[in-house]
Amino acid sequence: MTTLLEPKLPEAGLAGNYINGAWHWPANGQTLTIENPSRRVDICAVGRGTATEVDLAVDAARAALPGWRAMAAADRGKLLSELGRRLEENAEEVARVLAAESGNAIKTQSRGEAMGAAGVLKYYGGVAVEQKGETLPLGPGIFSYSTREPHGIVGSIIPWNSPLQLGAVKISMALATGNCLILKAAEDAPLAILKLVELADGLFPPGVFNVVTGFGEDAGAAIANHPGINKVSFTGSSEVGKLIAHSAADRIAKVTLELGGKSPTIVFPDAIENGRLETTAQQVANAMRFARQGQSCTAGSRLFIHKDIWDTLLPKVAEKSAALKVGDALDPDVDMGAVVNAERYGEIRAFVAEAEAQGAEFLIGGTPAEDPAGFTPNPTIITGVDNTWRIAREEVFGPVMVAIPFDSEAEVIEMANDTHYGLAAFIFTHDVSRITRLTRSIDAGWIQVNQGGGQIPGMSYGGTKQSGMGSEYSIEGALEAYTYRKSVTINVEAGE
Ligand code: TXE
Repeated sequence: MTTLLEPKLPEAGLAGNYINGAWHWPANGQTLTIENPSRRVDICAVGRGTATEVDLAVDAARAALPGWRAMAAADRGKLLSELGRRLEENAEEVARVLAAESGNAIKTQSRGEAMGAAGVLKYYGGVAVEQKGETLPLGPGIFSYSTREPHGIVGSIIPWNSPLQLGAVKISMALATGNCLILKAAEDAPLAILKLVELADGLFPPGVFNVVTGFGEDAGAAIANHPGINKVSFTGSSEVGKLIAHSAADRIAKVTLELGGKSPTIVFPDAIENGRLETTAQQVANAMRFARQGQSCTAGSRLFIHKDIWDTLLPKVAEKSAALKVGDALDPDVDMGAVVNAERYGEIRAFVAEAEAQGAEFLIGGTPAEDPAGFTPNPTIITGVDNTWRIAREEVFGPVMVAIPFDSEAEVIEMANDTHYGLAAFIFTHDVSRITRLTRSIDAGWIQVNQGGGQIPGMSYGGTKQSGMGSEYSIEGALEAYTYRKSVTINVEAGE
C-alpha cells in the first residue's frame, strides 16, 4: 500500500491575516475551516478576516508606501528574488500543504506549482529594474521625460485553483513596481499562501505586503469597494469579475481581470503524420489540464478534430487521459487529485448529467458519483454534443472535454470563436501558412501551437472578450497595469 504524504499544519489553527508585518487574529474571533477535498476531512482553521482587517491592512500599506516606492527598484527586486529562493528551498513542504488544501496532485501539479511560483518571484526580482521611462527630444530649451509611477495601494483577490502561482504573480507585479499590497487568499485554499507569508516574514518593510484570509462577499468585496485601494487585480469567475469592474468604476480604480475560458483545441490531419500520433494525443490531453482536474482557466475543453483523423486521434486522446491515476492528491503515485469542494463537484456533476440527459455519449468517464469518499471525478470525454448545449458553451471547470468533428478551416474558426470567452487556444498542425492564418483569426490572449504547456514568466498572459483585461506574467504587463506614466516638462534656462 502507498504511504500518503502529510502536510505540517498547526493544530491551534492559523491567524491567517498578516498585517503590518505581524500575524493578526481577526477582531471578530471567527474562523474559516479548510477541508482536504481528496479525503473530505477538515484540516485547519484560519482566522476569518472581514472589512475590519482590510481597513487595517490599507492603513498599514498607506503608511509603508512612501518608503517602499522610494526604494531603488533593484533593491525591491532583490527582496522578491530572495523570497523566490526561500520558496524553492522549502518547495516540498509548501507543495504538501498545497496538495492537501487544493486537491491538486503532489506528483504532477503541486510540486510544479511551488517551483513555478518561485520562478515567477525570481523573474520579477530580476526585471524590477526595467521600470523605465521615456524622453522627448524637444530642443535645447526644454527637457521632457516620463517616469512609471506605482498606482499606490493594490488589492489582489485570488482563487483556489492555482493559489500559490497566482499569489506569486500578484505579489511580484505589485511589489516590483513599487506598490504596497493587500492580498486576499481564497477561502478554500489559503494555506500555501500563508506558508509563503511565513517565508516572507521579516523580509519586506512592515505594511508593504499584507494578507487577508476571508470570504469573497465580505473581505473580497471590502477590497473591491475600498476608497483607499487604487488598483484591484482579480483572478476568478466572470460573474465576480463583473461585480469588481462595477465597484472599481465608481471611483475610477484601475482594474486587471483574469477570468474564465472555454478554450478550443484544434487538430488538423498533418498533426498526426510522421509518427506524431502519440505526442499529439498526449499534448491534447495536457492542454485539457486533466491532471489538474480541468480546473484551469486555460483548459482546452473544446476539442475540434478534423473528420479525417477523428477515428484515429480521438481514441488515442482517450487512452492517454484514461491512463491518469485518479485519487488522493497526497498519494505520491496519483496523477490527478480532487476538485476543490462539494459545491464545485456538484456543479460538474450537474453539467455532465445534463449532457447525458440530452443524449451525449461518453468515450471515457461519465456522470460523477453522487456522494463520493473524495471529490475525485474521472477524466471524461463527451461526443455527440451540439455546439449550442451548455456543456459545449459554459466553463465546466472540471475534467470534462467535449469533442466535435470539423470539415474545413473556415468552419472550425467559426466554431472556435463562437463563445464569449477569449483566453487561450491550442492549434495542432505543422503547416506554417495555416498556423499564421489561424493564430490571426482565433480570438484568444494566448495561443499555443503543437503543445499544451503552462504559463511562462516573461510571456504576457491575459484574455480578450469576457475572459478579462490586462495581462500578467511579464514586466510589460506589470508596467501597463500597475503603474501610470507621469510626464515632466522642464523649461531649461539657457546657460552662460
Ligand atoms: O470563484 P469566485 P468560485 C470560475 C470557474 C469556477 C467558477 C466559480 O468557472 O467554476 O469560476 O468558482 C473571491 N467580491 N473560476 O465561485 O467566487 C473569492 O473569495 C470580491 C475561474 O470559487 O470568483 C475568491 O478569493 N471577491 C478562475 C475569488 O474571488 C469575491 C478561477 C474567486 O472566487 C467576491 C476560479 C466578491 N463579491 C474560478 N465573491 C480562473 N480564471 O482561473 C468571491 N470573491
